[in-house]
Amino acid sequence: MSESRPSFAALQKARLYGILDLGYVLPADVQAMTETLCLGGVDLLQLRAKRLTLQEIEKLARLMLPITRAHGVPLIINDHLAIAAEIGSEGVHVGQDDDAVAKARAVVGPQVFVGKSTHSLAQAVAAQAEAADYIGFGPLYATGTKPDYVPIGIQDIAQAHRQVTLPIFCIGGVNLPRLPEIVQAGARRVVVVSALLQAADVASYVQQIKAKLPES
Ligand code: TZP
Ligand code: MG
Repeated sequence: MSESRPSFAALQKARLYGILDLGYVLPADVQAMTETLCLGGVDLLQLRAKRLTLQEIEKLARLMLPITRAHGVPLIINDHLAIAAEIGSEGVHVGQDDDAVAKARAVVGPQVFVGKSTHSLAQAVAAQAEAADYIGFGPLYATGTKPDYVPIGIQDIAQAHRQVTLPIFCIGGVNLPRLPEIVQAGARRVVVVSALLQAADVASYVQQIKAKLPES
């Protein structure tokens, strides 16, 4: 059923998930960065803003949405179900300490996909049982974007793909030099944050990552 909805179909095909994290991008640069990431070819884009007010986040999300829509890129709101529902984003993302998937779905409705962060094989399996639409799996490596989390390494990626049929986006310290070993470990899809946002040429970095990921 879900595959008949355009944004769910885009999720199934997605290989590179970008996060526009306001820890790396000034609010004034959000539109330009959204355009650049989309032109480069991200398949999904999340808005993540840990230190902004709800009003500021909603304002930025509303600025991003016409750009992502013009490129056919689903926009995912991190943490804030009410903002996702209010602006009509294609997706929402919750962490282990956020609202449950069922609560998220109840707020955003059946047209919106719900992703969940997982930090172990057990959490990945549990997220599938909880009926998430996709999972993030990591952090694979230590990362300044999520400094309090212990990296889980790459050794469980293959097993996660055997046990979980949902789209699995490997996350945390993913960058171009590490991509071969991450793909070799079984990853098919990745999330990249700081390496993308801090690249000298963001669009080119997007293209280079996509070129190194397996075809969907
Ligand atoms: N969840 C697990 S690791 C992470 C999140 C949001 C941050 C990934 O950022 P980066 O900069 O690509 O390591
Ligand atoms: Mg969260």
